[in-house]
Amino acid sequence: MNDLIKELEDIVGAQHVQTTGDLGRFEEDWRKRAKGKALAVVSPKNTFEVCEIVKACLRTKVSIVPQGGNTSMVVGAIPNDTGTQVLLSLTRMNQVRSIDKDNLTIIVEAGCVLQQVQQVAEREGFLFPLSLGSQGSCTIGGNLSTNAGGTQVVRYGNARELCLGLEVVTASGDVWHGLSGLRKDNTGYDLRNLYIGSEGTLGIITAATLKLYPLPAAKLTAWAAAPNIESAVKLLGLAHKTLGPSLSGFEMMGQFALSLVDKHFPQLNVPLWKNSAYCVLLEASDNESEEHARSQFENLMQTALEDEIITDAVIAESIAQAKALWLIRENITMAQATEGLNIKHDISIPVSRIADFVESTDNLITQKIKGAAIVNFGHLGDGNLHYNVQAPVGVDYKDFLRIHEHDINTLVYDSVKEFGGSISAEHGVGSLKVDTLKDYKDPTALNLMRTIKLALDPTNLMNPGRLINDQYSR
Ligand code: FAD
Ligand code: 2HG
Ligand code: ZN
Repeated sequence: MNDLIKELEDIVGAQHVQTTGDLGRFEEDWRKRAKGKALAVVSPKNTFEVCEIVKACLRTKVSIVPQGGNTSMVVGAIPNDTGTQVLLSLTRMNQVRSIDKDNLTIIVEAGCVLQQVQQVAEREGFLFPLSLGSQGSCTIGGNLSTNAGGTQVVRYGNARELCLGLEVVTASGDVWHGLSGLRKDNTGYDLRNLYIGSEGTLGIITAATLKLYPLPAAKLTAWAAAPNIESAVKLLGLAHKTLGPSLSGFEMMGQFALSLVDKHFPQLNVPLWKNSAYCVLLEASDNESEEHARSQFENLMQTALEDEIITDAVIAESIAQAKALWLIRENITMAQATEGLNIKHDISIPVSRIADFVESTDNLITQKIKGAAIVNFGHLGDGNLHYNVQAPVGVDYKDFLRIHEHDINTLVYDSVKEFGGSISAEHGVGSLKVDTLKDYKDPTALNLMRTIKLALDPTNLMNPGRLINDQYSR
């Protein structure tokens, strides 16, 4: 192994190969669910260096775990605990390569932090719409490798829809130069969409061509109180009808989720939560004018109040007020983390079946474990719930997970299956769901995935054990 370390040092420079010291931020996952041990943390500066690293690892049969901002929710980006894997950190590859204003595209390297890309786009007069609570630290490479969703999907789509091209270092150390910003190209298999969402298991994304949009003329945000989940779903239908394509955000937050924000971040002044089972955060991005957006929004709220779909609402009067409302939504994850570990379920259900799913699954959980708290919130506009379960008051969180995690997962995922949903809507599979996937995904689809993995990474060099594992062998 010393020979490999020496070779890696020759490729990237000794200061960019770390084998000792505090490697915690690379080796422990964001949720503190697992801690691994890397043979070395290697940080290349360009695509050529990534190729050389892959070739060196291939020769010595040392597997590679690509990592961006290490904000994975499913333990997908840290090494295992054997001390035999190379952790490839992409964060030094953080250059914006070019902007093409006529083509509405920007080419960025994989290690660019999402917020940095949003800011560069805005300085140039454009919108890059991908928005996540982790945007200050997650990277474009991580966003694409997980096909991240976030809070603007209802209008602009997932990371996949925002990407026109990729540059990828394959598992054999070749470069696929696929950065062309074409909106039409029917010359064969869709390699771009194969690598997007592959969680580092097929190759390393080193750069991407992303779509830009004109900045909207006006953005409005509102916060509404809904008496039950059915009403929140009804409000979504009304919002689609009234706002049409202007609807850019539709987030739902259950009362218990908001109580955690209130408990841990009281300075955020959560509105309307005490007397309503659910609150909804809506956003309209209007291409006409502030007046147009406001009249549409007021119309929507008026109808929703008259039809008793909502019980109360506030429309933000300034950008500062809108930001304050978004901050509440974005801090639910941090409030949960401050409270302690919980059992996360990032699921999607057809919107038409969400109300029945929630009612039925809430009942099953509370019957099974008295006092269990359900932290239900998420991107209702996309049919994506973060349906998390927390220990009853007074029960140690770690004990709760040890004793109940498997059974609660089975209960929730069986229910997801019954309602025609998916067990991972946006966070991916990583290590946490890899064993569960085989029970909920179509066996033919799994076989095809395994065939693709074997074809593109025959030696299992790339992030082994994540997303797809050996148990899928025929
Ligand atoms: P990492 O965590 O470093 O890696 C994620 C996966 O991608 C790993 O499998 C890794 O091996 C692989 N990978 C990383 N970079 C590359 C690369 N260049 N090439 C190949 N493989 C690579 N996710 C959502 O979808 N929507 C949300 O709203 C959302 N909100 C979040 C809020 C918070 C507070 C946090 C902590 C996380 C949230 N996430 C959300 C999850 C996470 O932020 C996203 O999945 C994000 O896209 C991961 O980016 P990253 O750079 O941190 O990737
Ligand atoms: C969000 O939407 C993230 O805030 C995190 O996807 C969800 O904390 C969670 O469960
Ligand atoms: Zn989410």
